[in-house]
Order: sequence, then C-alpha cells, then structure tokens
Amino acid sequence: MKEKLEQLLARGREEVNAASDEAALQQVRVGLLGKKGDLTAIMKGMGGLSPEERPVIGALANRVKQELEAAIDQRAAILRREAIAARLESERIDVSLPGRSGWRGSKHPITLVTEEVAEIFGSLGFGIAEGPEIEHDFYNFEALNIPKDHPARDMQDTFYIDNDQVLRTHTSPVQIRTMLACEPPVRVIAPGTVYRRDSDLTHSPMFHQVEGFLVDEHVTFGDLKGVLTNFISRFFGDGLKVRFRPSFFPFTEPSAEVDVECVICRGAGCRVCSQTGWLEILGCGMIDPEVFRSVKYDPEKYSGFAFGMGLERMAMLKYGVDDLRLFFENDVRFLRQFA
Ligand code: 2NL
Repeated sequence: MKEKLEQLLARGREEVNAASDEAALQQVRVGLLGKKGDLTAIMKGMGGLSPEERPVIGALANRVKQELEAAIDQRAAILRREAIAARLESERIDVSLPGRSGWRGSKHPITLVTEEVAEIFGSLGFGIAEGPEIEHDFYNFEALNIPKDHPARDMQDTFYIDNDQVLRTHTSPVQIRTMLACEPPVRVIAPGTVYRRDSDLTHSPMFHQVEGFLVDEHVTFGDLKGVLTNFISRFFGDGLKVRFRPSFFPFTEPSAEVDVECVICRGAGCRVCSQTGWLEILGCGMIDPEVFRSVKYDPEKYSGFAFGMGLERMAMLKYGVDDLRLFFENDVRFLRQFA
C-alpha cells in the first residue's frame, strides 16, 4: 500500500500540473480524491493491514491527501491568474481611441433662410409678426382687394375649411391684422407656413413665405427699391444685378416683380434660369389705397410698400438645391448638409 500511495502522489502531481484549465483540474481532483476516486480505492485495502502497519499507512494516506490538495490549490491559483490575464488581454480597450461622436440635429434649410431673412430685415428696423394658419375670408382675401370672382379665390387654389374660413394662401392676412392693430409708422415682416391646392414636382400644398410691409407718411417706390435691393445684396451676396419689372397684384399699385442676376450662371444663361440669365425672386408694390381703406388707414395721409417671397425658392437658389421635394422628405442625408 505504501508504494501505491507514493505512486498515487507522484502520478497525481503530474495530472494536476497537466490540467490546462479550471474544469480539467476539477475532474483531476474528483479522479484522485473523490468518493469514487483513486485514494478511496486504495484505502479500501486498509482492512487487510496489521495493527502496526495501519497507523503508518493511515498517516501516509493523510499526507498524500494533503499534498495533493495543496498541489491542486496551487494549480487552481495559477489557472485562475492565467484565465484573468487571458480575459484582460482579449477584452483590452484602447482608451486613447477617439470616441464615436453621435449625431447632432441641425436646422432645416427653410429655418435657416427664414432666420437670415428675419435678421436682415431686423437690421433695417422691421419687426416680426405672426398669425393663425386658419384665416377668415376677410383677412385672406377681402381686405386685400381680392374680389369674389378673382382666380386666386378659385377652389383650385384654396383649401376651404368652411364657407368663410380658409387655410391662408399667403401671410398677407398677418399684415392686415397688424395694420388693424397698429397705427403708422409700422414696418414688419410676416414669415410662415401657407397652403395652396397645388401638388406636383415644383409645387407643394404646404410651403413657406415671408411677406413684409412698411407704412408711413411720404413712403415712395424709391424706398421700396432701396430696401429690397439692400436685402437682395445681403442675402445672395454683393454685386448681383437686380431689376424691377412691372407686374400686377390686386393689393399693390403699382406692382413689380424683382429679378436677380442668375446666381448659378451669373447671367450667362443656364438650365436654372431657363437661359434668361435672370431669376424671379419676389413680388412687391405700393400698397393699394383699397387695402388702406379696409384697415382704416387714411390713403391721403399714408403710403407704403409691401413684398412677398417664397422661401423654398430662396433656399433652392441660395443652396443650389434642384428638387423642391427634398425640403419636405426630411431625409437626414439631405438635412445633415446644412449642419
Ligand atoms: C409674391 C408676391 C406680394 C404683397 C405680397 C401685400 C400685403 C398687404 C398689402 C399689400 Cl397686407 N401687399 N403683400 C405685395 C406684393 C407682392 O407677394 O410673389 N409672393 C410670393
């Protein structure tokens, strides 16, 4: 038995040191020291020993058991350390790597253009006015000298809520409300969302406008030209030619449309300006005395000018966008370019 025990100790040590991970070591332990293990099997022979041999073999068996246990614990500690080291190595992170930055939202190009227009007119002394998007027929049409049989009132163009309420087709009603609330001198712009029954490649049923007006004593068409020319050169950049072309609106007399030298081809002629070298960007005129009468301003005492522009068009020209629908799709690949 003594020999068997010594062999067990030697073989056991080899097995323990050969165990390559914690699970294998546990199996070795069970095989050597478990209830059905090698040591137990040897100890079954204790009964056949003489009374003198028994305590000697018993003490040896205890020593073998303790030494194997010590070897197992030692091996376990080594394997544990190795496992931790391997895990640290495999899960290593480079804390010096730059972080992956998240997305920051950005302003919609229509917002950017609205803010820039407001900033320029703000510096010229214009305030900002806002009003409801559902309007009475009076503010949207009647007060603006748009008679009942005028084409702009046609069912084709206007979203009717009921017989006398509409989705505003322009922001002029905000200016009517402003004139009704304030005595001259007054100068404001009215940016906002407007609606028309029109939907194709170049028309959205909901779009954006800025209108503006100024009323005081002795306001002339020269004042109109000065203000709008200053605005255009600041918005599109200095040095572009500007021209005023006679036109017609029911709410202004005289009326004009303003063209700017094509910002794409600088007047040479291209697809964007239909080879004319000019881009139409706004409409304007001297406020019609009929409008003054609707808001109880004395047309003998006061004069004023008004203007209106579509913001999608301004944004397309300023940023070189060639498809109106991009403004309404909210595709982040488009919007991110304005960050
Ligand atoms: C355009 C033309 C224009 C106005 C808007 C206006 C408002 C009042 C009185 C008189 Cl309350 N006029 N607004 C005047 C001329 C032109 O807009 O092409 N808009 C996109």
